[in-house]
Amino acid sequence: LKILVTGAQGLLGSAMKEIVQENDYHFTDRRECDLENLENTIELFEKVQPSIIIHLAAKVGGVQANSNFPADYFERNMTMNLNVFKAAKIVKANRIIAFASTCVFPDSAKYPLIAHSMQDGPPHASNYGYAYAKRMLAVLGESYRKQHKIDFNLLIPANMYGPDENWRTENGHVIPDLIKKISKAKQSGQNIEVWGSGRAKREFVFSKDVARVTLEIARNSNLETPLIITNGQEISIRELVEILIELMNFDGEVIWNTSKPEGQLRKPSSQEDFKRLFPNFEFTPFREGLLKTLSGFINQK
Ligand code: GFB
Repeated sequence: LKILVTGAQGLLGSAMKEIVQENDYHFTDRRECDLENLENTIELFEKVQPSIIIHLAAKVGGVQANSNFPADYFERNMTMNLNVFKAAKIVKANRIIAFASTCVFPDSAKYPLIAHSMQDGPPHASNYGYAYAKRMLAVLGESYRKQHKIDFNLLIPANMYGPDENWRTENGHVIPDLIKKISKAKQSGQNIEVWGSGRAKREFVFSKDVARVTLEIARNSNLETPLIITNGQEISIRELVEILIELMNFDGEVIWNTSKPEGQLRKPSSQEDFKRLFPNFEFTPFREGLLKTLSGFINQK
């Protein structure tokens, strides 16, 4: 039983690599295969012959990057996803486990978000390209499940963070962006600029927690419906800034720049399905996750 994991260099891929003991896992990343190139993708799948594909590779970014480049986010994610499914069909894979995120849900959904409301309305404008590519991933999965008998599990984490962020990217997600801003401001004695009013709220899930859930699902449970993965704890960006300032001993000023994009005000999601499947799962406490993320930043490769 060979399991192919794409996106192995990413936030979640790196977390999975650290906890996988089994030797039937093949971790791949863009150094080995350009998933935007169909021939490369088929070549890799024919070499590995996976029966399960855990498809983590995606073009991701924070609210600013998503607002600026909707075409890139839609096109590059669509291309990768189509190639992965075509190659999976060629090698007759049994199952594909793929990922969306709670930012792909309708902007005006009922709260807390539940998995099957994902297509019930347009996503927040800032996520247009990424959200529709991820929604089309769900359509790809369901249609392949029906026609080509390839099982499909869609996992939908809330905002993920962790030590294996791509620390070099401009306009990443809020936690790595703020850690870099505070670190720079500490050295230069300047203030930090935070986007928005601070009122926006997010649920932050630690990458290693999502990795543990993913491996459990790959091993034991072929999900019938998409599964939201969240610790159900909303925190405001203002609270996040306060915790990071404390953990990083920053004593400068915080400037709130409300002309910068704030994205959705909040996107609380339901833990109901998750708790039914994983009644005893312990999520990493937020401060502990942040401390591990900080050491990832300090020791970045
Ligand atoms: O992490 P973030 O970019 O993603 O922004 P989203 C979260 C919140 O943090 C927003 C605020 O309200 C931002 O305005 N924020 C404050 C900052 N300062 C900063 C900063 O310096 N950098 C960033 N990036 N944010 C993402 C989607 O939306 O959700 C992705 O864009 C992805 O596609 C992810 O799906 C889960 O939560 O707003």
